[in-house]
Amino acid sequence: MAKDFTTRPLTIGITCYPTYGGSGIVAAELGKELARRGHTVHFIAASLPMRLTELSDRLFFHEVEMLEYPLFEHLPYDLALATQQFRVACEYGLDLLHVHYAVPHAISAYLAREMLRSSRYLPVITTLHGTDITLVGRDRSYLPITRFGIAQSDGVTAVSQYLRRATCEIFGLCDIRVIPNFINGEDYARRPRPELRERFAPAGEKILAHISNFRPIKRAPDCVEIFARVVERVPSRLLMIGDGPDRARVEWLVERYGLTGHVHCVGKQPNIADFLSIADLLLLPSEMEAFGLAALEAMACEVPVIASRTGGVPEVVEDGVTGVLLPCGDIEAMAQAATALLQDDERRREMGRRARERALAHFSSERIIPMYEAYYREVLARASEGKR
Ligand code: GMT
Repeated sequence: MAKDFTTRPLTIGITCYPTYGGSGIVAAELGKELARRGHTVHFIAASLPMRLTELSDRLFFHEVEMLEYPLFEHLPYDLALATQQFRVACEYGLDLLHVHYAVPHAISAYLAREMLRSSRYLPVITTLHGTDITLVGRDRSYLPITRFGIAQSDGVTAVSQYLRRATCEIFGLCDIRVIPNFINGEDYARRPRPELRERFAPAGEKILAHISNFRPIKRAPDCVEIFARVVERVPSRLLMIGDGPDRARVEWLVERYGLTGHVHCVGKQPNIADFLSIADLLLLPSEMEAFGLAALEAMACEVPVIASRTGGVPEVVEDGVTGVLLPCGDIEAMAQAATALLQDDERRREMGRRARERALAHFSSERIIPMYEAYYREVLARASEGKR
């Protein structure tokens, strides 16, 4: 490894889950931002990450190919990934591997590093996103291997102070750099498209939005419960953006409450900013959020957030200033807060303005990406001195 890594552009391998999920979105956006800043990024993943719409001479994608064989009841993704990480590192001279979501990515990266070790040392950085620690990682069957993967990483980052504390408590591993999630203020800005608004809501009606992967932890059905109370007092519509296991329950509740036509389940959408730009409020009633990327995206588009006071959400949404935080599951209180905000245009718009201000001041890509660059160079310097 050349030692001029303190200033020269880096060649970085990024691994993430490519599917609909916060960690894959953050990884893809990070790769794009790094490429814009002159680094070369090689994505190594099972398929093209959802937000990685364009590749370039600084942005590459390498698919993890898995051999199907009757003996393999479950395809060994982690081993195929380690092999591909090793191959890409050799062929393209990666300076480091940055993996998102500890399980099993940190373990695969560890294997790739060990496979390469006889020729050179390839530092591994793991970014913790949330359920890799709070759900998957703390499960007894995964705890020892998750702990091992994190401990073996040359650098570890977490997306919030909350997640750093949780990792420290659960795993006893506390040497973790907090680098919050970020937003590109150009891509995420309020640019309302009247024709899109008209598709979902008649003139004069308000729009509430929810974005998630509809996993039980997101409590998407709570949004319908909340909306059923709001719509009694405020003419409005609910946009449910995303897809996942709880979608059927959401649709069943919509029917049960007689809200068909008032609630639109629009599925996965590539242009989230378009939908946020026509929304008046975002509902995020999750049981747990290590960060709450959807809240940040909404804030950047001047949409106040009504969310559960959980995990890292209070680090993103300032209660009473950029949104309202309430106990998880308190549907009545969330409905009341939403109704009050929808009935007070001036207060809601002011909250929206403050939300964008906060998103840009604390979480803009201009502020956060240099933190990753500095951390990469710090880890590379440590590794070159033989200190892990
Ligand atoms: O739960 C999800 O939506 C997916 C999950 C992931 O890792 O793919 O999201 C986690 O990472 C996001 C990006 O850092 C955070 O914004 C989410 O808060 C976090 N989800 C949870 O902690 C439940």
